[in-house]
Amino acid sequence: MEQLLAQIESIQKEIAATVAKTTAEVEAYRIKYLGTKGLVKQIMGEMKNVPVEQKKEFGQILNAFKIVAEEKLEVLLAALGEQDENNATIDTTLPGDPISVGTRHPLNLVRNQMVSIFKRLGFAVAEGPEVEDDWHNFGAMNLPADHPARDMQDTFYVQEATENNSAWLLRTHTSSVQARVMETQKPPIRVICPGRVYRNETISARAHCFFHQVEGLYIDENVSFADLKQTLYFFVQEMFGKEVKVRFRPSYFPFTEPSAEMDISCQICAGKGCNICKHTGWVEILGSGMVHPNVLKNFGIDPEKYTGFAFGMGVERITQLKYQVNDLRLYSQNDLRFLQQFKSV
Ligand code: 2NM
Repeated sequence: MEQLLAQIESIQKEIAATVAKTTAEVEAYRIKYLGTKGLVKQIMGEMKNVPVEQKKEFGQILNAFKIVAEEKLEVLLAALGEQDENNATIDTTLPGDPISVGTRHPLNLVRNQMVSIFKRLGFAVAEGPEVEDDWHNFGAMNLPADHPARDMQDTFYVQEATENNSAWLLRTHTSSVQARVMETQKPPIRVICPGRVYRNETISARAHCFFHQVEGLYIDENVSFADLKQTLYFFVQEMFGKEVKVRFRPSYFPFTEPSAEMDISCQICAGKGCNICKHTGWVEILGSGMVHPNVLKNFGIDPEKYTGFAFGMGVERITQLKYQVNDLRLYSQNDLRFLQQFKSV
């Protein structure tokens, strides 16, 4: 008995002094003391040699001994949790590793700016599918069947027209989204449609097979060309600053009549003359006009009661003027040296 008690005491001292820094060391502790052939089990086995009248007292001592061994294991395991995979203790007071965030794409930055300016004028934002049918992209927009834009040379067809089905194509402008708005909403309508569009172009510094547009549409009673001009003038002043000059030139689009293109004073050379403005001091940034009565009629909107203006511009061009990006290919090459320049914008 005396001998057994002394043995328990000595093992308990050993347990108290045990340090285990790694998972392997903790496991070694568990096996040595609490395993099936461990010291706790061995001592428990001595129970059979204890005289009957001492069994109760000794049982209590053994139980306490077992609990001490088990609690130590808990403590060792808990301490492991505060270590990293190299078994180094974690200093929770150190500053954290900064989470590195990406940068917004310049086209998205500019698109967001454009959208927020028009939102302030009360325009809603509409989006639609990139794969369109012939009606929403061309037919509804008053493009005659033989219009060159419908040619395979210019438009990517997903599926050619058959006897019973219209053609499927990649939208060539976001006017198709405005068609869907006019289809489902009644005037007054005031929307802008940002999105990617596709045209069958050979890729170069100045052309790409996809690019991004923001198109606008405003239909109500008494909407005039003066409203169109003032809206677009407000837009460029917000986008490029109050110093910007504008000029309108007559133009032609099948979906608007009359139509006009708008130029702004060159933002690169301030009108002095450079490559971007081809030494004219002016750069074209958008097409616009009063919505053609045929387009309104296509959606059951009475052209005698309602008038509207529409415009379309390229996000790439606006971005070029704001950030002097002179090669369209940079926008889609994902070169971090280019993209990271827009970090704090
Ligand atoms: C442009 C130029 C002029 C335009 C017209 C319409 C709609 F839906 F009202 F017919 N949407 N967008 C439009 C007008 C687009 O892009 C250069």
